[in-house]
Amino acid sequence: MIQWFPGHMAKAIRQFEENVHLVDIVFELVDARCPFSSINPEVEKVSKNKPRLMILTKADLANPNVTNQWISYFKNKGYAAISVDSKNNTTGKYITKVVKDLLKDKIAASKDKGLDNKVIRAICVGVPNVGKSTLLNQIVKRRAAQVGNRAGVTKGQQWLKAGNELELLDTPGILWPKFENEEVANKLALTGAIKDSIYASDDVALFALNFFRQHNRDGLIKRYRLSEEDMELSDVDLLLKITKNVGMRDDYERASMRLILDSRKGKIGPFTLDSVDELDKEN
Ligand SMILES: Nc1nc2c(ncn2[C@@H]2O[C@H](COP(=O)(O)OP(=O)(O)OP(=O)(O)O)[C@@H](O)[C@H]2O)c(=O)[nH]1
Ligand SMILES: [Mg+2]
Repeated sequence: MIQWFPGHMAKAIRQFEENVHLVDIVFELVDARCPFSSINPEVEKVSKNKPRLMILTKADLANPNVTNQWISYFKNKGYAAISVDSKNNTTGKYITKVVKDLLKDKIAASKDKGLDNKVIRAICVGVPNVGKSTLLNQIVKRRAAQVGNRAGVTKGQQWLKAGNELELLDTPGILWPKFENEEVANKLALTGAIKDSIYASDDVALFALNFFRQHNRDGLIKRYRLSEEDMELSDVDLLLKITKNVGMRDDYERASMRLILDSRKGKIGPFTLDSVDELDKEN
């Protein structure tokens, strides 16, 4: 079982609470591969009545049809919601435009008061590794914030400036307290929101295999040179087969990590772990 909520996560929520009144808008980042599982319910509570923009990141790694379904889902709930690929250099400009549009009344009101250049302030929050710093770097058009492909890169809050019109507050990733749902934990681990050292890679790999054989069957077969017969094996036996096929003999833990990293790099194909239909069925 994954150990949740180290002390610095509590501190991050507290810091968010302390700073939210300084900003005009909250960027709430969720991972497009698991938009529902990566929502932090604390953010809504703490943001109170600040405008919020839900941003589904890493859309390039997610199933585009399901991403569209999630965007519709969030819009129906009254959120402003968009999806982005922060590797794309046009993303910064796009976000700036969306934000100005969302805040147009506020900007017009400050113009009426004779303030020609209202500085828009935003705070960016989300689970670790969701792409907060990468997105903000795109908006400010330089590598102002450190980024890295592991959970927990940003350690403290940092203001970034984009010209004289935007000020952006980057924050450390937040995982929320009392999260006991094993499936959610597996999804967050597979997509990289949880430090790799604190979960069992074979558990997460088995979860991934079970998902991919249903949803990315061809990608799985191709990546690991599997046969139709192999696809009849149990998840555990399939993992052992993959371990052999990638030349790792019986080191299935190392093979598990390979499978996890391959899926994060998109080598098995785009995928989305959370389904809108399933959520609708539950409610
Ligand atoms: N493919 C893809 N990769 C992305 C995208 N956005 C971010 N990344 C990658 O995801 C990894 C994490 O990005 P960061 O910006 O450091 O994430 P963060 O949310 O700031 O993470 P913490 O500071 O650890 O909470 C990096 O390797 C980025 O290159 C995206 O839209 N698409
Ligand atoms: Mg960061």
